Amino acid sequence: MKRVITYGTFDLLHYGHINLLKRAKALGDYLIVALSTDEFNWNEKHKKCYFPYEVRKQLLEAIRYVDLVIPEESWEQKVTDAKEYHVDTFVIGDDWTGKFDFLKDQGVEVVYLPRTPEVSTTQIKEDLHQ
Ligand code: C2G
Repeated sequence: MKRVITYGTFDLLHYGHINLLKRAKALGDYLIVALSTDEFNWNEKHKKCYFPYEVRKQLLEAIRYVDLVIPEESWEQKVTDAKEYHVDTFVIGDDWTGKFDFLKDQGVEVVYLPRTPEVSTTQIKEDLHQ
């Protein structure tokens, strides 16, 4: 059982997120998504979510590629999550390339996947605002 983990906000869920989750799941047998809490988003990423955590969690749990959703409350938890959930592979979009290589030190494979270029939550919000 190869266990994969990824992290993110996943607000205004779109096909770029789905593409990422699909490819992440294809790297193993079990996919854990650590979903940024509203507090983490605001305090650490200065992002105000349209949907609150519980709604974003429900949406992710409805995706066939996702096996478990846990809260992301800090940048540092990746180290303990990897141990606690016996993670083999960490996956995230290539906008984060290099940022989480430290996980290799604890035997976790680190994979940065190409983002889906033309879609983003920010762009959706801007387009809707016009
Ligand atoms: N993503 C993608 N293509 C897009 C948009 C997003 O592949 N067009 C990927 C991102 O690279 C990320 C995941 O989808 O791997 C979730 O994206 P966000 O919700 O924007 O996550 P982010 O704010 O980057 O949070 O500790 C890590 C952070 O929590 C990552």
